[in-house]
Amino acid sequence: MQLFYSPTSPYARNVLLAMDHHAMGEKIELKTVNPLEDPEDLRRANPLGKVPALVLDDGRVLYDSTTIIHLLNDIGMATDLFDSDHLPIFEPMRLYALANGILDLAVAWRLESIRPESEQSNHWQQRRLRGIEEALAEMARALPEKSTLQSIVEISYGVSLDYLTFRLGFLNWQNSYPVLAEWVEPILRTRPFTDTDPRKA
Ligand SMILES: N[C@@H](CCC(=O)N[C@@H](CS)C(=O)NCC(=O)O)C(=O)O
Repeated sequence: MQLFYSPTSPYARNVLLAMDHHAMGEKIELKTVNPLEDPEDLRRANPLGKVPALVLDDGRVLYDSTTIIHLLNDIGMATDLFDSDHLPIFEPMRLYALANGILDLAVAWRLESIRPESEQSNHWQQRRLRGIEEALAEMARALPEKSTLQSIVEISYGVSLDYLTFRLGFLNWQNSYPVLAEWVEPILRTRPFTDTDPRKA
């Protein structure tokens, strides 16, 4: 199998962390692409032109990141990342959607911020930042009990918070939500996180 990915894509990072959980590193070859350069092979694989996209051994392609993580849960040997014995049913999905929703807003903010200033919409940028702030407050209320990589919740919380530090550092979310900062610090020091640090790209 081959994974189209970009080392700075937080969605791809969620997949890399799921691959690590299921020890699938040997079975999936990584193909680095920059989706913003519209590479032909990526567009052929994924009509949306986005990473991550996983090419299966029989040529079929799976996207997006959530679909790929479900496949890894299906074929992997480790625990299903959406299962949780310490959270009620559907709660891991909601919290993953919350963390991924922050990514959607933050990635949209970032892409708009690198457009010519005259083309940027202050209204939409502010709206995105407001959504991020309110979702962070909910994350702080719904904090997983332990700072260990047990499920998709800890993975996606870590990826999203680190993406905010990486690309929207001016938010200084650590000052507004010290409880989140304290919780995520040991997560970001784990090997799967340091191995996939986008700053190394
Ligand atoms: N919902 C998708 C989002 C993927 C996504 O937006 N990837 C970005 C990189 S972070 C991308 O490829 N963008 C290229 C584009 O928007 O043209 C997923 O979960 O995989």
